[in-house]
Amino acid sequence: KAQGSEFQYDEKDVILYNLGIGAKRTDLPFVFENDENFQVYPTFGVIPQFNAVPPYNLDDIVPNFSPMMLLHGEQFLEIRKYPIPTEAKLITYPKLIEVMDKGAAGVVVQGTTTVDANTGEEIFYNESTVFIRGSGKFGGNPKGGNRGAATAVHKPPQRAPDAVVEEKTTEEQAAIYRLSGDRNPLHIDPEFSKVGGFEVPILHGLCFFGISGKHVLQTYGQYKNIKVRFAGTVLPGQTLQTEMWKVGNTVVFQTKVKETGKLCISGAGAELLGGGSKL
Ligand code: HDC
Repeated sequence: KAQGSEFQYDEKDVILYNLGIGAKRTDLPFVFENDENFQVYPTFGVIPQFNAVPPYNLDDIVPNFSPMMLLHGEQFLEIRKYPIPTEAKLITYPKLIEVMDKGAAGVVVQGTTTVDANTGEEIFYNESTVFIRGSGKFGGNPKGGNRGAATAVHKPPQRAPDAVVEEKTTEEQAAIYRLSGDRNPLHIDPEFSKVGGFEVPILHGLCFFGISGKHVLQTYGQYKNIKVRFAGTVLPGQTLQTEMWKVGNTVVFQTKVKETGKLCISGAGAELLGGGSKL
């Protein structure tokens, strides 16, 4: 079993994360530690995994590995316990789930379980898929397994969305978001991003995942899990439009970049908590 990595956080980390996914100064429960409803957005559950040290190197798993060619492909997050603490000491255990050979790319899925360091209770479970351009053709299986909600692809209904939330990101969005744990230079260093094929450093997938997840929360309330595919890149400053459909107990959604009309999140879904209560 892989060794666990500690992640300790407090109200300052909570506020920084909330600001990183666009909380406004007027969103007091998200930016003011003395608010009686002080809380962290549930997508914070993806953050502790950044401290985890996987028991493998991507270099050893796919050929021709380059960190500049790595993109976040998909994300599944399950919140195993509500309410999410606003300060805690957690331990995250990483494991390799699967590797796919897409020809032009290698795809690697990592799973992480995050538990409370004191009680051992499970708080978050994540599956993170990375898409590594130029690292395929190693004779691997092109298709992944079926792990239920973690691998589900949600198809939006034909009808117009039941709700749409629009939000402009700021030019500084990635510069702030990175302080929550993902220091990948792709999001801040123009020379690094240029080698990766981008003129301007691109926004973290998990930042626009967080923003879309916030739109789902605002509209339909808390969810027990959320799954997205990163279908296209977002530049800091662009405007996101999250289109949502309520299908049974699931919010099916997709997110578009308004300026280009292209999808940045596709096939996404969030399974609402029983009762679907609003905040
Ligand atoms: O979809 C394209 C794209 O550009 N997506 C956006 C990527 C992005 O912006 N991600 C976020 C920013 S990068 C980031 O945040 C990095 C972060 O700092 C580090 C990661 C942290 C992980 C956390 C760990 C702790 C692209 C380029 C991904 C794919 O487009 P194409 O090359 O055109 O692929 P396509 O021809 O459509 O499909 C080929 C096969 O690949 C599958 N696929 C497509 N998109 C995928 C994907 N698989 C996983 N994730 C995706 N996003 C397709 O299904 C297809 O396979 P098959 O033929 O078997 O169906």
